[in-house]
Amino acid sequence: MTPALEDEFAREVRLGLGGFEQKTLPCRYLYDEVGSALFEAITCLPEYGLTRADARILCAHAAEITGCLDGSVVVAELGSGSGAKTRPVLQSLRQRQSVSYFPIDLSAAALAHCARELAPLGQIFPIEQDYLGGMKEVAARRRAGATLLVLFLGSTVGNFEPAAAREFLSALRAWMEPGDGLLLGTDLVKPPERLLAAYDDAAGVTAAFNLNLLARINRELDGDFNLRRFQHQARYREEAQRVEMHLRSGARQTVRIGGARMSVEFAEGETILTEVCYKFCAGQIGDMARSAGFRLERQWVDEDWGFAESLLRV
Ligand code: AVI
Repeated sequence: MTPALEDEFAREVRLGLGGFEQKTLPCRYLYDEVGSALFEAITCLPEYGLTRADARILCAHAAEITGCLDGSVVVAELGSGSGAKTRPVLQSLRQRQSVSYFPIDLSAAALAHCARELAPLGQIFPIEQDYLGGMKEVAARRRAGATLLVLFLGSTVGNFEPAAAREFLSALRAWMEPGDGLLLGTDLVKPPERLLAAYDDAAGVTAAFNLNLLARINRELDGDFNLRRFQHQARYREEAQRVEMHLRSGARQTVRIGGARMSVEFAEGETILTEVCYKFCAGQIGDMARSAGFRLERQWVDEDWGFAESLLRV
């Protein structure tokens, strides 16, 4: 990490672990190189059907999705990763026009992989930025007269608090033009046992993904977390429609984090909230879209897992 980013990480750790209320850490810090590799593994787990459901809808309905948009279409994707799920969308567009695709991701390695894999389908313009920084660049570079289709897949919107999700979608919309489309993937509410298994798998991959956040603090901020004294915990809060990931302290302990100039006291059983994963009812997505300045045009649902892909229009 650059010194500026390291300072920001230290500041957020101090803020999240330094108060008297529920300790928290921002979920974006789960995704360093190790965390991103563990997340890739999560997407292959039998218990975590979300990514496969997302891909199934795109495979089955790519032609209908692109068919909803008139004229020449350019595609941008927020958090593209390797772009694997996007292939059917680009393939379907390619049958009627030349393809321009702007994958946006913070990981240079993922963008390079994506560009290599999808280059045969058209022109790829990788953007190594955060989501809104990337959208600003897309807005400046998009072909005049073309319709923009933005992909925000994988239910990443569920990792925002509801007010922050609306704010984020509004900010996204500000970089789009009338007629543009946003394809939004959202995981749907399902039985708690199924959700808990998805976020606490038998092989312990999600546990490793969560605990890696403490290992990252040790590596990057000179922390002395003993990972064996913390346990991964997934909780489902039905009234809030969200899964929460916690790290639970197995004992009373003090942890020193040199890079954040702090010592943190943990009571036995106290937790750090590391991620919220909101689940949606298909009908809620139209309301969220409207409050951010979009209208819901069409929705495709995977009934096997419970996942919706919604086409929102500016
Ligand atoms: C990236 N995001 C949509 C995942 C989710 O399901 O909320 C992150 C994740 N956390 C644990 N497993 C997967």
